[in-house]
Amino acid sequence: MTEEIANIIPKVCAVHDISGFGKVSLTEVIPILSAMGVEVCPLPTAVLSTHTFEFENYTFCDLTGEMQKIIDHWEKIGLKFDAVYSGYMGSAEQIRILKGFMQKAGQNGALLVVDPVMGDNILSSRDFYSEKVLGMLGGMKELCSIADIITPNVTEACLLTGEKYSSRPVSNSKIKRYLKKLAALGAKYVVITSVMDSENSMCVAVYDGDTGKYYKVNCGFVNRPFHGTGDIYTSVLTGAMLKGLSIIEAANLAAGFVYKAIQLTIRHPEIRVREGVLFEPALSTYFSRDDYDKRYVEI
Ligand code: PXL
Repeated sequence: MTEEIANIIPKVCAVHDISGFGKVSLTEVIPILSAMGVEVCPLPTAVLSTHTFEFENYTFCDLTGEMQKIIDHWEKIGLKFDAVYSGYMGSAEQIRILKGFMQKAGQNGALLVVDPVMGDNILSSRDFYSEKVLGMLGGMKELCSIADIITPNVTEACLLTGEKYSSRPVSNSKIKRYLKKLAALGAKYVVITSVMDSENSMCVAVYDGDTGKYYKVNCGFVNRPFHGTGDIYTSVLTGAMLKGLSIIEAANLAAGFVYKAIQLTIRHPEIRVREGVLFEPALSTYFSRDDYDKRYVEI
């Protein structure tokens, strides 16, 4: 007989890798969502010694063979998720398994959040535009078609829409075109991260399918790359949605948290880019505030 396990606080299934060092994916998702009062059930896609940016000879243990077994066990014990949130995926097969799981969870009312992790603007890793990435693109598009929220960066937005990527600042009309094309894939809310909207300003672009409105959320600007901020951003966004915020308020809260982590990081120039950002000291204070700066404008 199926047991029922009640959700006293929101429960998120997080489908990401676990990289032991470097602060990406589950080592960010779990602490952040926990600090927001959300329970995380990890469905790990792979175990790596470090993430793949600027590290050599990292280990990679693929967990594709475990994923369906974990999902089946959870189903047997009657787990119900308020959200399923996916990030870095190891293979096209993992995406296929995830899609089936997400479809079922979505029918049971879960919020589906897909970060279609494939590459980065500033930090192009060696396998960017590789056969592996292009092999996953079709699957990522399918995930984007069933998701409620998608959070590509500009590079991923271009891969998903067939737009040509350029490192030049993106105009408001181009931002809206990207958002529209991404929304046409199927998601109700579209959030594009790390958008350079002038030579010295970075924003997040948001399309709210409830209202049909477009926004830019100001992220401030520090002229150097930061690694792992995409996973931090989408973790906060997911937690905020589960707390009942609107998409733009959630996007605003997430931008403020990443901004705070970057401010803490630049106080320590000895932290290398590949070590990620210093978000931990902000966990105990940031989410207990109720006076957040408004960083967004409608466009
Ligand atoms: O989402 C970033 C990320 C996640 N997982 C792994 C990565 C990266 C980015 O470098 O290498 C393994």
